[in-house]
Formats: sequence, structure tokens, C-alpha cells
Amino acid sequence: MSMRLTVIGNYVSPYVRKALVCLELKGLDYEVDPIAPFVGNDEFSRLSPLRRIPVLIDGDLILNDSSVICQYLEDKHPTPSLYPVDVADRAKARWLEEYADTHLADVLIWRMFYQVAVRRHVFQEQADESIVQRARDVEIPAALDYLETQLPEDGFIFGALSIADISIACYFRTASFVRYVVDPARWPRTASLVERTLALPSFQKLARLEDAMLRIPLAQQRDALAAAGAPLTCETMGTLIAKHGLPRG
Ligand SMILES: N[C@@H](CCC(=O)N[C@@H](CS)C(=O)NCC(=O)O)C(=O)O
Repeated sequence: MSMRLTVIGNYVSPYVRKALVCLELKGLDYEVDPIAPFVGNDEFSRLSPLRRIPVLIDGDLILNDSSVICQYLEDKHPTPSLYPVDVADRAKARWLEEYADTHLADVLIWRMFYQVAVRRHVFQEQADESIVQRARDVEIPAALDYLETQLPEDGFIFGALSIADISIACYFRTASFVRYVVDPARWPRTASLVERTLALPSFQKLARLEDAMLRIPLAQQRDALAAAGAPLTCETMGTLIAKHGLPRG
């Protein structure tokens, strides 16, 4: 009998969503400690040396980083496969995953979602409007121009759904929480791929939980998620105090 997996990480995080979608698609049983990384206790620092989410716990095994986690789930539970069979496509899928996790995360999450939502609601700070403005007007459009050259008109990038489609869609979902929507007239391929991917039952199931906790203060999110039927851990590594994370670079 396989043991229940544990994911540490908040449902609004795109990196956490990526891991949860893989768990859902592979039909694995899991529970979630839905903490924001900023409120993690000492045990969280021990399990996540960079104080980042997600963390996956599988028995004695602790894994950090969404890409490492998704690859582990694929290796341990190969069906359904979320990586293309063709070696070149597989490499290309990993590149698009990496592009999403680093650059899309930078422009959509750190320069927009983090500024507009996290700074305001978690740290009671003002957003730096010049960072948000530049992301919206310059950096996100440039990223979308690149994505348009990589994405198909219809279907998924490599035919069957893969980690590339999943990763890209995850960042746009979190950006939508601060009302960012891809303009379908200017970037039709990206807009439709994101829409198709977010419409999948695995994303929809998580979206119901995300919506249930989205505008709720951190301290009450666990109760809101429990009421919405989220598979929660019995114990939490969350505290009531938000601390800034380690410097990123
Ligand atoms: N490369 C990591 C990045 C994870 C990450 O940056 N997660 C964010 C949440 S969206 C986080 O924990 N941030 C806290 C911090 O950087 O202090 C992954 O793929 O899991």
C-alpha cells in the first residue's frame, strides 16, 4: 500500500499548483499543509532550506523544488506520462517548463502578483508601481511575444498534455488573481492554450479551492479550505507572523 503524500504550500502559488496538478493527473493520494512560505516555522526552515514552497514529503523522503517534485512523481508513477516520449520534445518541454518557472514567474509573479497582492496583504506594504507598470507594459508583452512563437494554434504543445502546458498555465492562473488576462487579439495562441489548460478537470478542482481562500487573511485560510473540502494535514508548519524570505538572485 502506498503512503499518502504530503505537499507543503499555499494553493495560490503557481509552483505548488504545478505539483498538485501532477498529483491529480496521476491519481495520487495527497494532503496539503497550505502555508505561505513567509509564515513557515522552524520545522519548515529545516525541510525547505530556501524557505520556498512546494515541499513534497513521501515517507522519509523530502523533496524541494516543483520541477524536481514533478520529475520524481513521473519517475515513480509513469502513467499517465506528463513528459513527451520523443527525446527532443522531452528536452523542449523541460526548457518551456524552465522558462515558465524562471522568467514567467519573474514577470508575472514577482513583478506583478507579489507587488500587488502579497506586499499589500501579507506585509502591509505599498506596491512599487514602477515595477508593476514596466512588467505590464514591457516585460510581460516581450515574454508573450516569445511564447507565441512556441505554441500551437490548437491542442497542447507536444500533442498530448505535458509538463510544458501545465507549467505555463500555472503562472497565468496566479496572475489572474490580480486581474491579469492575456489579450487574445494580440497573443491568440497563448490565450487559447492557457484557457484550454486551465479548463482541465485537475485545474478546475484546484481552482475551486483557490477561490475559496483567495481573499481571506492568511490566518483564516486553513479553516476556509477545510470548509471547502481541501485534503488538509492534521498539523501545520504555519505561524501567525509573516517574515520576508531569503534574498533571491
Ligand atoms: N524553483 C522553485 C521556486 C519556488 C518558489 O519560489 N516558491 C515561492 C512561492 S510562489 C516561494 O516559496 N517564495 C518564498 C521566497 O522566495 O521567500 C520551485 O520550482 O519550486
